[in-house]
Amino acid sequence: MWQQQRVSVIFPTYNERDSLYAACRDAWECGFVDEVIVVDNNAAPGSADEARRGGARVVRETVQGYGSAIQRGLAEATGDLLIVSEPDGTFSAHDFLKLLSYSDDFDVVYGSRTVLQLIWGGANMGWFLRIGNMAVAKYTELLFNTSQLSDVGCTLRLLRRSSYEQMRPYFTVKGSHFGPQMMAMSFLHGFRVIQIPVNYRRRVGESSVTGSTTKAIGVGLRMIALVSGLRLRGRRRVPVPARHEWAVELKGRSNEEAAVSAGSR
Ligand SMILES: Nc1nc2c(ncn2[C@@H]2O[C@H](COP(=O)(O)OP(=O)(O)O)[C@@H](O)[C@H]2O)c(=O)[nH]1
Ligand SMILES: [Mg+2]
Repeated sequence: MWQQQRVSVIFPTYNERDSLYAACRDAWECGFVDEVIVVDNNAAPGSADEARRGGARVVRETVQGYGSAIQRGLAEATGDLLIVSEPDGTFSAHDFLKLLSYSDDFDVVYGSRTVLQLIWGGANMGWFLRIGNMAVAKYTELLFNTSQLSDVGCTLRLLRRSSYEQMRPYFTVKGSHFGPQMMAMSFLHGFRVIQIPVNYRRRVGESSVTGSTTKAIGVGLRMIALVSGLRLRGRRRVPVPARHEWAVELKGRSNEEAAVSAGSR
């Protein structure tokens, strides 16, 4: 619990069997976590057992992809504050505390892995990846005229449940460029958003997204195309939820909030 709010941690997993148990234990040991959810995205054999051994609830998502795994985890979580992380040893629950303390004043708190002093030896954040991330982040910041950004690919982030529920119908990206879709949506919704430095450590095992430069460039270009398109279209032409979902969504909020949201669709 954090300030009377339940805290959920979501770990998508694909190829992290050897670090899953430690990541789950680390999350519990931070002392504020009420629920750990591991999303088994057709993960390496034995991963689900390791997650359960670490005290996590395991859910299966068969649609392959970083985005679809995280969306499934968010949908399963029951907490008021939702922390998304990775169980590959790169992130530390020590930084959950930073996210939680900023959540007192912000709706969405993003981590940034590009602050030199917090990049550990052996972490997969060489100059090319770092400058690339920072460049796409600055481009996004200018496009949306928002708070300072220095990273677009950091999984570690916190969402208030209310912000998540409002953005949820707009999440469509199943693949590795889901992170910036959430970022753009949080700006388009006018949430209070901040990005803070987090530790970034050496990964246990091989990275399957940004491990190769060619793949990283591909993901970066998709991210640029995605945020540019969202800036041009705003929220108007992104898929709108079915009417009955709207009704449920609007019912839970004050009339004023609902009117603002409905008017802007
Ligand atoms: N590559 C990949 N990662 C996935 C998939 N589904 C979930 N993930 C998760 O996405 C996260 C990022 O993957 P990772 O290989 O660590 O890439 P990196 O963080 O860019 O080095 C990990 O927590 C994976 O478990 C998938 O289908 N492919
Ligand atoms: Mg990783």
